[in-house]
Amino acid sequence: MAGHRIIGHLDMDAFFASLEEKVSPHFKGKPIVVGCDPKDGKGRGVVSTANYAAREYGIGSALPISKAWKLSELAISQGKEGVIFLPSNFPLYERVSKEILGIIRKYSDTVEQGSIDEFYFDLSSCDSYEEVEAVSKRLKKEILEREGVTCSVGVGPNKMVAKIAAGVNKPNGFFIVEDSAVEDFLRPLPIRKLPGIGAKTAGVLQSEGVYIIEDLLRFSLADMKNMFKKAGEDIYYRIRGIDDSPLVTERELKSIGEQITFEYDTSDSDYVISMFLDLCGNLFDRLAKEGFKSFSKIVVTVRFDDFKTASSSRSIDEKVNKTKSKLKIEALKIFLPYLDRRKNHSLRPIRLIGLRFEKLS
Ligand code: TTP
Ligand code: MG
Repeated sequence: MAGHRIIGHLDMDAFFASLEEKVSPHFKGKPIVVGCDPKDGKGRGVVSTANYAAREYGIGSALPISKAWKLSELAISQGKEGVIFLPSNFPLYERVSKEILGIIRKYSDTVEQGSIDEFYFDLSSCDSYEEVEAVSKRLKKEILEREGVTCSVGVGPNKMVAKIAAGVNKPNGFFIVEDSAVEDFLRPLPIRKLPGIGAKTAGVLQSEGVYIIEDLLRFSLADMKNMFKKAGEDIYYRIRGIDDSPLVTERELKSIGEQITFEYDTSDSDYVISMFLDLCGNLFDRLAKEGFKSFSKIVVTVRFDDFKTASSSRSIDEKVNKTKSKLKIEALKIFLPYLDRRKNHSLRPIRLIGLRFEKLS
């Protein structure tokens, strides 16, 4: 199959929740949600992920945790099992993620980590789709045996098709889209399935009567450019299965961040500043624990009571991040304008603060 690229995409099933289920076997088969503390329905913040049993109740990533709590109470009132709510345990997820990367590297010499639970890998050296299938199934089996959790694998001629294919038979799925089948595979998909079409683009398109990729095929390259500029051009090629983007190897987790949603939206500067400094201290400690020596960018995020979200970043000197106190001062300089009119014109109360260190080394 010389000349053709064959790309695999592997995505772990209900990743955080599956790992929690695996480390606590007595949770097996029960609905599990990983995320913020629901506090008997008064909790703020969101669901990170739900296992497939909890998804039956309508719970999924990014749902407010208070809604997840209500759905669990509803299930209990119907005689079903209540949801087990768990906090996240990132060191565990990151360790397993690294181990999975190591396993995939035994099956492919070119692997790109896309996120904590998804990976692209090159299978172009396989002689046939039968071989691609055999390799993928051995890989899935080894991950299950060594890590005790399942994943889904998709295969296609490029990254985009492989990623969509991985979602086709989730969980524990496997799906190949052969070169000749790409257009038929893409045509009936809802436009939102296409990476690069977010809520906003989809809204514009739907108002034009475009719901599936087939509807989009009638627009010329010029139409697409007119509507969405460069992004439109990308979409034009992608829906025709054309995506040459290469695998970016050795990309590791190059940033760490945390955020806090307050119990109540607040304008109490003393409180907000002390929480911000805690966040900063925690992150500094995590940096050392995860073996990073320095970083060169700080990003601060603030969400106000009306959910409007702003962020600012600053590049910082290598020397600054050697001590916690110097670092806190730098981070505060970025943060303080959100507490007065410089970056908070109508002095809105604050709902959430977040801090991220980027460009770790
Ligand atoms: P996903 O792969 O999107 O979700 P998943 O692995 O839980 O479930 P699926 O079987 O559908 O792949 O994300 C991987 C992990 O990233 C997920 O387990 C938790 C985390 N995550 C969040 O914390 N918040 C989010 O909004 C999403 C989408 C994921
Ligand atoms: Mg996943």
